[in-house]
Formats: sequence, C-alpha cells, structure tokens
Amino acid sequence: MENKALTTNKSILAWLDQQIELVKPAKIMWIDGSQAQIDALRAEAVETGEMIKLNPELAPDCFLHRTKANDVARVEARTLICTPTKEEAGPTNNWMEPSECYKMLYDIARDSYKGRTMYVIPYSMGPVTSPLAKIGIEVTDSIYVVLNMSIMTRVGQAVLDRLGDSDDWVRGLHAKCDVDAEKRYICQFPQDNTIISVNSAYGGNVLLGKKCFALRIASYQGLKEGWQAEHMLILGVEFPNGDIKYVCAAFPSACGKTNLAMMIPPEAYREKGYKVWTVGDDIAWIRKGPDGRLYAINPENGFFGVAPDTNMHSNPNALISTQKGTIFTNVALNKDTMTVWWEKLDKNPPENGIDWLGREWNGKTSSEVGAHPNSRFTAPAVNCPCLSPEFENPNGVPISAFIFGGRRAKLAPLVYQSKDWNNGVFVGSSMASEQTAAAVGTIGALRRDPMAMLPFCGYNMADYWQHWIDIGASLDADKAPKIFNVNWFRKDDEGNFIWPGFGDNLRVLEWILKRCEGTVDAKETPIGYVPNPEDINLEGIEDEISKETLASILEVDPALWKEEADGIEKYYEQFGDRLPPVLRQQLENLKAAL
Ligand code: OXD
Ligand code: MN
Repeated sequence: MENKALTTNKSILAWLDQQIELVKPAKIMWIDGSQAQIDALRAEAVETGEMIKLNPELAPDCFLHRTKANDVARVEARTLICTPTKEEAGPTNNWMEPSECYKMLYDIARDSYKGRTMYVIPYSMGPVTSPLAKIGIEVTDSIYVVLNMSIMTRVGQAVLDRLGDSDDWVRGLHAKCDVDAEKRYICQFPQDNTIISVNSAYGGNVLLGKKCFALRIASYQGLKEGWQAEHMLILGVEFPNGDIKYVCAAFPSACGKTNLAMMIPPEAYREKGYKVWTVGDDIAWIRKGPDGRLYAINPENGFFGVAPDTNMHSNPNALISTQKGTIFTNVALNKDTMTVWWEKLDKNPPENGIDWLGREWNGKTSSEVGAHPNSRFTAPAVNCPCLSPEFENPNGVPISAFIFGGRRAKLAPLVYQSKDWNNGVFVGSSMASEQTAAAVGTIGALRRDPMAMLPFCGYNMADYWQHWIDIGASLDADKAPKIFNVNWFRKDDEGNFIWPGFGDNLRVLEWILKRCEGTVDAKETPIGYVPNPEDINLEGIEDEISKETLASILEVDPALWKEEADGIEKYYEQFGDRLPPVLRQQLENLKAAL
C-alpha cells in the first residue's frame, strides 16, 4: 500500500524528504485516520504475525502483540535530553551534545527502512480544535506503532487541516532497526522540537506522542510558553447536588494513577449519588484560563495501562475499557478461547496457554508468570464507562487541587495538605517512591521522583521547580489549586497494606475537596495539615480499618521526618546554585519545625 502526501505543508514535506533520504523506505504510507486504512493495517499485521487476532465474539477488534524479550519497558539509562549544554538538561537527565547525538542516531538509523514501509502519522495531542492541543508527525516502520498511535492520539487528515502551513509541530522519527538493546536510544531535542527513537518497539519508547512529546518536549514548551505538562491523571468528583470538582494527581509510574482515575465510589457514596469521572489517567496539560483559574486537558485519546493486577475488583472501568478495539502487549494468550490473561485478572488462568515469551504455558501448574509484569493494554478512551463528558472539551476542566503521592511503606501519612503553594512545590520536589516494573531498574528500591517527572522532565529539574513557583506567583491565591500529598501504600509490621485503597480513596478525595472549599478543619503539623481522624468518613469500612488504625496512618513521626529532611537535603545538593532559593528556604523551615 502506498498513497499520496496528505499535505502541502512545506516544513513537513522538507523534513520528510530528509527522513526518506536517511532511512530509504521502499514505500510511504500516510495515515489518514480512516477505518478502512486501520482495517487493512490490522489485516497485514495479522498476516505477518506481528499481531494475533483475538476472539471476535469475546474480544472484538482486539489484538495481541509480543515484543522482543529485551524490549519490555522504558529504558531510562538510554533516554537522552539533548540540549545545547549539559546544564540545561540538569543532573537528573542523561545528556548528549545535540550534533554528536544526531550523528550517532543517523548512523544507527541509516538505510534501516530498506524494503520496508514508512508510515507517516500526523497526530494531535489534545482534541484537534483545542487551543491547548499541539501537533506532531511521527514516522515509523512499525504497524504496531501506527495502530497504537491511532488509539492513543487523534490521527489523520483533520490534524493536517488544523496545522495548515505552520511549522509549529513536533518531529518524530522512530526506527525499529534490529531492536538491539545495545544501540537503543530515545532522544529528545527540546530546542528543535524533535524526537528520535531507535532499536525499540516497546510502547513507552516508541509511541512518541506520549512520554517523549506530551511530557519531555511539552514540559520545555510549557516553560517557554507559560504552561505546564505534567505526569498527572485528571478526574472529576461529582457530588450528590450535581457539582463536579476536578483534581490532578501525580504518582510515579505504576502507582495506581489509572486505578484512581477510574475508581468506583464505595457503595455508601454511590447510594448518595457520588460519581467519579475520568478525564485522563497519565498526562495533563495545564494552562491558566480567562477566569484566572488553571484548566487541564488530557492530551491523549486512550489508555496505555499496566495489565497485571487489573481486574473486576481493582479497576472494573479499566477492564471494561479493554473489551473492544484494544491492543494487548506481552500478556498471556488462552489458546482455547483466543482471549488474553494476566496475573490477578481472575482465578482462572489458561491451561492451554502461551506466555508473554511465546512459550507453551499452563497457568494452573506453571510457577512462572504468563504476562510480563509491565505488560500493557492500549484501550480507546471512548470505551471507558466513566469517561468524563468534558473529555473532548477543548478548554479543559478547572482544577481545584493538585495531589502528589508515591509508595512509602512508612513515613508519609495517608494524606496531608501543604501549607501554601510554595510549600506544595517543595512537597512535590521531594517526592519519593519505592520502584516498580514500569522502568528497567531495581524493584523495591526507594528513589526520589519529583512530581513523578524524574524520567519525563525535558530540561533542568531545578528550572522546572522554579517554573512551578512562577506559575503559583502568577495566580491569585483564591484561584490557585491547593496542593496535597497522599500515600495509599502504608504497611503494617507484617508488610500488609493498612489503607484499603481503590474506591475507598474517594474518602480521602472528599477530605481534600472539603479543604479546598474551606469546610473542614485540620491539624497543623511540621509537614502541613493532616486530617483529624473523625473527618475521614469510614462509613461501611469500619470492619476493615478502625479509627485508631486510621489515626496511626495520619501521624507524623518527627524522627522519621528528620531523616527524610536529611535525605532531601542530600538530594538537593546535586542542583547546586540552580536550586530555587524558595525550596532551600522550605527545607530550612521544615527542619526548624521538626
Ligand atoms: C507509563 C509510565 O507508561 O509512566 O505511563 O511508565
Ligand atoms: Mn505514566
């Protein structure tokens, strides 16, 4: 298949000529966004074995794909921010000088499309008509990438029509090459609006609209243009009187953003008329609106969620979202039913299965997992039963609160409110979490992950914090979202989670939103405002967690926090003089208060 260029935009055509000259495809195919084209690409991928078609009755329009075993997660060590100087990228990013990096990447990608098709994907991050949306072009030699991008973003002709002759678009080159882990690089060039990804075919590395553009490049665009790109879910809580309040929450990868974004209120709340609406589960683009409040859009159009542990208890809305039109990556296959399975989906693993490595696998007897811990579903947002009616609103939704959080078995209380905006920036800047499988690394080790942006900030983290401080200064105090921290992951001495989590997290959101309205008191502590235990509603879960236990996870232990303050101080050292003075002061304030 080959087709004609879908645009006369000179900047696109010139850039494309350069890519063609470099990678030398046999054919070029523009992605127009039509169903006919998607169908043809699905059929081709099934024919070549790139994807497996699942049971059309039980999983309509669903497919399974397996990556190479060496290519199952984002590779942070090989993710580079290529700013002119190393200081601009900062101490938390891997850096390479741009011209050197371009040369290295061109040498790797040269001629790599020979005999293959180049797919040209015009895509919009955000609703195509949104003033907050931005446009990218990704070229790729992978049908899997095209089909995933067609779920995760808005693709096709409408995007090019919106762009017109403008050259304000993000350039993205993806080349699968030999999927050689030693030559794998995911490179961002913020000053050039350019992304190049080579030798991977795993989602987070190759769906360039997501982490590469919507976070790394966009965070830099936001710095220049006065807005924010954040690793945050967006959800709306609807109260029984019909009022809806929106919050954005930043948790490190695989800490339950998708679960929180799609949670189902506890029964006692449902009966009263509470609802939760999902606007986004991973990324928020945030900008001041005409009324002086901050508004957020979700730039994505689908969910690239972690499959294992997703089930009818943990996240029914996510599971339902995956029931049609979904691409599964690295999960197990049930050969009898031609459906997929992953750990904790249900208690009925396939006996006659294939694991994520493509081996015969009996889930009932095997001691090995069927699905990779970072296996994924790519599901269209429209499938989600609780998708917010505001999802397509080009102006976004007004934000009442920002919530930070991570996995901390001890230390951080279930929830606390920062003392003010700058204190909230301090809380976000010092966030830490115990590591998960979403990125290559040691599972369980503690790492600082400021605002959950450690692997996603496209410039110096210290400048990013200053940007947060500047945004706060530009807002009227009564319009600025309040900033909170949550920790669903406190453990008892036997290692069991104390807080029930999932839908019951709404009880915490309720307190947060009451604090935003000024309708509930709190206890002042050295780290911020903590709820009085009686102000967290335990109706219906008194058997699971007593008032005393709740009180224990709201406590602030000065000895532990002193250690934490030392840890923050050490962490800050690497930023030298670039650390915003406001944050140094915040740290001093904390130490003094302790
Ligand atoms: C993701 C991640 O895939 O954060 O969303 O790793
Ligand atoms: Mn994420």
